[in-house]
Amino acid sequence: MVSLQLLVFGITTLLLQVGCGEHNKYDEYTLISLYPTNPQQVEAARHFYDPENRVEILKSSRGVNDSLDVLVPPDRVAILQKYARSNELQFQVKETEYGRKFEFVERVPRRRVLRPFNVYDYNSFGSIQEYLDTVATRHPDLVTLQNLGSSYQGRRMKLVKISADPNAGNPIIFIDAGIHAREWVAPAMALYLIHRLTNDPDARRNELNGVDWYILPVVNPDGYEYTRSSKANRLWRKTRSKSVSNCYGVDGNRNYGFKWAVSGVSSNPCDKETYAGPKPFSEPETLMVRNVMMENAKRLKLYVSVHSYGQYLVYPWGFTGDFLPKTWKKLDSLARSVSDAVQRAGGKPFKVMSAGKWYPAAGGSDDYAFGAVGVPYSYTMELTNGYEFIFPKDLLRTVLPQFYEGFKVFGAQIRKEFRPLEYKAKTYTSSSAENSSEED
Ligand code: 0X9
Ligand code: ZN
Repeated sequence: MVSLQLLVFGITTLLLQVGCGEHNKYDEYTLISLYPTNPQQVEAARHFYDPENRVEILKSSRGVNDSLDVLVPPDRVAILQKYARSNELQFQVKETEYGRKFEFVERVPRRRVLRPFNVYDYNSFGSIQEYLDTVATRHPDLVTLQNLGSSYQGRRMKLVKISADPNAGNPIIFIDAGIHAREWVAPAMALYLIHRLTNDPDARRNELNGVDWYILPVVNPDGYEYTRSSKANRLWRKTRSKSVSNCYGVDGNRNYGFKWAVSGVSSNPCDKETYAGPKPFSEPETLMVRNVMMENAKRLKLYVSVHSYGQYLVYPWGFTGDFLPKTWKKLDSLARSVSDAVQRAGGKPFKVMSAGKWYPAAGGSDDYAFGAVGVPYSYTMELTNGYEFIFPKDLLRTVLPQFYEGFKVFGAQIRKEFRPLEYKAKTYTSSSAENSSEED
């Protein structure tokens, strides 16, 4: 009897796990890369679209020798091949049965007491929230949580403010991640940053010396949880708001109110990728990020929106590739120093350019921070290369510390350029920063 109960329990638990026996449409999809080798082919790669809207674009091409990656249902492969041939685009089948490599996600979280939070894993929004509470309780001298409000579906969003001296008027670095639901490595990076900034004694001496860090690790929690709910939903990108046409979601990174919808957007709410929304800031999630920026506009000196994939570090303008902001050389040179640091730590370098030169797309948070809020350094950081959105969790332990080295460079530059004068004087004359206590 006992063993029968155990068996029933075991089977029920198994059925509650994502992927068990569930049909996943992506299992039959093929990942295909198209490589343009001259400007004409770049144009052809740029203008590719599927009239049936069933081929999913994973990454656009930024130019010669940069691939357009698409995920193709079985009955569309021939059409794609035909398009490639007629435009003389090199065509490479990267992976058949693409969906079979999707991660296994636990639906029923084991109790936290049994398993502490692991920063080298892809965690549920619920355990991320619990982790943030734990960090704030453990480091009351460093961390405060600000409630920002709720997502469309009612998930509470908390901004993590890390500051060694909240009254010093330090410059602020604001980092957000996860506006795009499927880009799981981005929230993982933001959480790792929180972990290092609060636990690493070197961070108190350096990164937190004269600079405050504000981090919003999951901007789109509804979308994030949706991608975790089943393998068929793993590649969802947008928010989960419902439109009048009964389709779901807005591309949060087309929804910001600066040059809204002038390029690289869709006006169709049923478009799976780049629907800009009915109006700027139609989404509660982007509105919350805007509020954080506006409330801190004076002290906000660097904004980084973390995404994936492709290992790019891009700066404004994103809405156009026709011209650059006046200060582009500063933006470009800091990005290159960040990339060098990541490379020195054993990581791959970033491709550095303006976002609009990669591909013009308006309504991004980077342009809003730079153009509307006046943040002098603003970037979109696309992490990892080689695994598209399914970055293996076993590799997080290797890459997150490498990227952290890049964030240290960001911190150093903001300190050098913007730390308040009286603070500079104080640290020159006393060793208070060196005496800060170490925790954990
Ligand atoms: O298209 C985007 O929103 C970003 N790439 S992603 O593959 N993660 O979707 C790039 C955004 C760059 N910035 C702007 N175009 N403003
Ligand atoms: Zn993204």
